[in-house]
Amino acid sequence: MGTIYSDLLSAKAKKQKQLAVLLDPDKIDWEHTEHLIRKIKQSPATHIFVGGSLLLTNVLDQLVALLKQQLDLPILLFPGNVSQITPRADGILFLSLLSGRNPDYLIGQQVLAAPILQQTSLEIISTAYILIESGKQTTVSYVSNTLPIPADKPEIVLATALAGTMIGHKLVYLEAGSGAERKVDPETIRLIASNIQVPLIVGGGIRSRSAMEEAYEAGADLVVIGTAFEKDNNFFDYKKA
Ligand code: 1GP
Repeated sequence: MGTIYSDLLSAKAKKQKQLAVLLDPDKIDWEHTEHLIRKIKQSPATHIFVGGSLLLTNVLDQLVALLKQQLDLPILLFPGNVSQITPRADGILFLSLLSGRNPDYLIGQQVLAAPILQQTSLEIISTAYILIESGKQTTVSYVSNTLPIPADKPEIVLATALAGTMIGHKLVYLEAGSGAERKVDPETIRLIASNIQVPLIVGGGIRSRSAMEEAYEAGADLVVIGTAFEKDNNFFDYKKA
């Protein structure tokens, strides 16, 4: 078992909540990377996720190299597709979009990625990725050409998460979508957390400290913050108080 995953398991066992800052390579302000790195260092982040639904720029390698050089946190790829792989990261969330019925995001991209990943030493962490409806259509729903699970159908989310763990996925990720209007309902988080043994990741539309705490209290083991930190690099400053 890889180090990143075994650390996630031991953090879960000790009820130590984890926090990932999601960086989208397309949205990095290259004039101010020193500031970005300083703010990440000052934050409670335990992991860095790198990725996005699109990759319009050619800076993934450069960004991951910078993060590896400057930060002492595990850098995990969170790829929107097979083009978002670099051997410079520490690991990859090997996602299957189980909420959707598009074979390309269930197995197609993974087949294309596997021979590339075999040539790297990236830690590969198989992840049941579950998109939940959250207001207006999200980029991930549009780009993946899949429907999210209706937010008022937690039983479908649960059945999907259970299927994911039975298939053998090592993480479950409940995703509202980046910049979502509505985050994942804490009751849905609670239901899933109480029925699975693997670590539970929750992200999408979490824009406040209280929303983070709510997700943790409901049973999220790791919360992902993307847009809120991207829009305001001081988002985590409460930690200094
Ligand atoms: C998206 O879960 C992540 O994949 C983070 O979402 O950008 O809304 O924080 P936000």
